Order: sequence, then C-alpha cells, then structure tokens
Amino acid sequence: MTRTIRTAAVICGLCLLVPLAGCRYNDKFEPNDTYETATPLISGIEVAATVGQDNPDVFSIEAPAGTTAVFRLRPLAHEDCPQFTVMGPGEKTLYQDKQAFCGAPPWLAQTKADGVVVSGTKGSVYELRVPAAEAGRYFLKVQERKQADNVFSFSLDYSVTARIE
Ligand SMILES: [Ca+2]
Repeated sequence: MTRTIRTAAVICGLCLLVPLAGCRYNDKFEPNDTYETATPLISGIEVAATVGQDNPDVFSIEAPAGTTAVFRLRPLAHEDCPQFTVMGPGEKTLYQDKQAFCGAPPWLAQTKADGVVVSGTKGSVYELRVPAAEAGRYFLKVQERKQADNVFSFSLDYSVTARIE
C-alpha cells in the first residue's frame, strides 16, 4: 500500500469514527473551490451546499450594470462560522472579511467597496448586498472559519441564493 493510499484510508477511517472529522463537504457542486470553477446561480433559486475549512465554495451570478447583487446564506447544520469574499468583474475584490477565526459579527472588513452592505448574525441569515457598478459576473466565496482549538476540519451545511435587484 502506498503512503497516499494509507493516508486516505486513515482519513476515511477517521471520518467514520468521528463525525466532526471534516469529510462532510463533498456536495454536488464540487469542485467549486476557485473562481474559475464557480457554481453559477440562477437569480432567486436557492441551492443547498456544504463548506469545509479546507474546501471553500465559490458561486457566481451575472449582474447588469446599475443593479445590486444580493447574496443570502442560511446556515442549516454544523459549525456556523462562514467567512465571505465577494469579487466583481475584472477580479476586483469588493468585500473581504478580516476575521479568519470564528466569532460573532459585527463584521470587520479587510476590503469593502463603496455601497457594499453585509449583515446577519450567527444562527440567522447572512446577507451581502453588492452594487454592480459594471455588468458582469459577481462571485461569492464562502470559507469556513477556524476555531482556536479545532483538531478536525469543521464544516457548515447551508443554503445560498443570489438575486439581482
Ligand atoms: Ca468547495
């Protein structure tokens, strides 16, 4: 048995033994960890997904100029600690959370473009309102935050919608 196979076997074994072992995020949208492999959303259609600490999820929606792209994320199960990044056309970062560790909002933004509004608290719906200054594809990247003492990779089951207003 090669070292890789042995490692995979150990991880799978841990997954069976320890539900928190971070093997819960192989949802139907994988691979969608990068902007290049983002899952396109249809305005107003809710989809369910799972994000893990080592497995971000990226979604996109097409927005005409002068509209607002509204992303909503509803936590469904497990560790409710999402971290958000929004990117617009031309790979322009429009919003980026500063906190990498799990903690209650208020949101601390590392980057926040004019007009971007982020709201929501743990256990409720998170909403990111992003003015679409130019037409094109807008991306939401969801990452599971770390916790100071977590040994295994945490994950979050959630649903997400994007809407153009
Ligand atoms: Ca993913």
